[in-house]
Formats: sequence, C-alpha cells, structure tokens
Amino acid sequence: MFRDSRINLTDEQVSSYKENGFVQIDNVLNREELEELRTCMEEVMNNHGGKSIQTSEDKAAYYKVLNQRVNTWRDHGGMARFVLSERLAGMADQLIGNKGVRLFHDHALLKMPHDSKETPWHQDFPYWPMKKPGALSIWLTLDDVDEKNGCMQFMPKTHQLNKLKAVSLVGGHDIFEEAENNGARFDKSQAVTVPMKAGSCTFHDGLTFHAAFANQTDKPRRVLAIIYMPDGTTFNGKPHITVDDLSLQQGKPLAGGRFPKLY
Ligand SMILES: O=C(O)CCC(=O)C(=O)O
Repeated sequence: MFRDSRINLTDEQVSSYKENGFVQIDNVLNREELEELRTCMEEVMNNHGGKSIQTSEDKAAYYKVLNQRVNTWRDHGGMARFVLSERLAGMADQLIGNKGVRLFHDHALLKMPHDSKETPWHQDFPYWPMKKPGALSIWLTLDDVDEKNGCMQFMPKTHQLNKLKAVSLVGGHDIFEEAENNGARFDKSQAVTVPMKAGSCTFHDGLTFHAAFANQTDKPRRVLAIIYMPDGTTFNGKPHITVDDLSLQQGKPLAGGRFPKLY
C-alpha cells in the first residue's frame, strides 16, 4: 500500500523549473506503488457515474486526443491517496517557493491506441478560472513514454509569456502564431522532448507551452496529472467543470473542501 513520504528536490531541479517553466523528476513512485496506482486508475476509469467527470466517447475527435476522467479522487479512495499525497504536493510546493499549495483538480489522462491524435501545443492557464498565474501541473506517467506513445514536449521559457487564448485540443489554433503576432519570437528547434520511465514525472507551469505525441502503439498511455495552485489563488468568475456546481464568488480564494490545502 502507498505510504506517503517527502521528496526533497535539489536546488538544480528548482532553479531549472524557475528558468525553463518545467522540470523532469525521475523515480517518484516505486514498482509496487505504480502497480497500485495502475489498479486504482483502471477501477476508476471503469466506474460509471460518481462525482468524477469522464470525457464522453461520443465526442470522437476529443477522445482521439485524450480519454480523461477529472477529479478521480472524489470517487476512489485509492486514487485519493496519490492525488492528496504530501510526496507529490510537497514537490509542487518546493517548486513554487514554499507558499503552500491547494489541489485544483486531478485527471487521469489516457491516450488510447488506434487512430490516436497528438495533443496540440497549448498553455493550461487559459482554461483555469484563476485570476493570476502560478498554478502548475504534475504529469506522472504510469507507462514508459517516448515519441511513439505520447510523451510530452515543452518549449522552454514560454512561462514568461502572458496568458494567450485557450487552444481547442482538437486543433485549429496555432499558439506559436498567436504569440508571434503578439511580438514573441521562437526557435522551434529548442522544443524539449521528454521520454520517461514509468513512475517518473514532469512539472510544468500553467503558462508553459507544451504538447504530446500521438500514441502509435497498441496499448493505452496512462498518466495521472494533478493541478496544484498556490494557497490564496482567487476565482476569476469564469465557468469550469470543477467549479460550476459550487456557489463561488468572483475574487474569493479557491479554498474549502473541494480545493484542500495539501502542503
Ligand atoms: O497527456 C497529454 O497528452 C497532454 C497533457 C497536458 O496537456 C497537461 O497535462 O497539461
């Protein structure tokens, strides 16, 4: 059974995150913990109903990019052990300068085999109902990942840019073009591809441009992503599936039981 513990990041890892807007951390879960998380994820993905929200297979174009279930922790105690864990949240806290972190939400992110599509370049922050940037994601892989089955790519230093438009994940919007129209300049050869072993993770800032390759293999690519926000992050009043059933007031902190303080 997963026993929580703290991971101390090195100064190099923290400064690399600050400089580039993302960082890779290896060996965050051991083999037994990974097996446990795989079992929990399979159970929660096969659970119908409940409080988590699954991408509908009817939305075929979206499903080819990602089969995702949001807020698995609300339905499955085993998923909650990982999503609420000090081990993962504590790393997020170190990366943002020990300000204290709250959970925004988690999602199981599966890239299904057969006719899979790449995840287009985007920023996450434009989707989130937060007044100010600062929130970040862990992308924890349950499978070995590379360019063949949907590993991530990051464009270093793009977290220094402003919030751009929310990109449709089924395509049609070029975030680089939008940023260039706003005066930014890129050398796309600087994009960093991040193959990783199962049990390793990346963290990325909500403003960092990132993308993922299509899954050309015959097995799903399984990832647990968790979004953490600095304690005190406030609500901007915009709709989002994780807040739409709550009576939140614009300008008030995203806090309380749905957004627990984890560290
Ligand atoms: O897993 C993917 O394909 C994309 C993940 C992503 O964009 C994210 O975690 O922000």
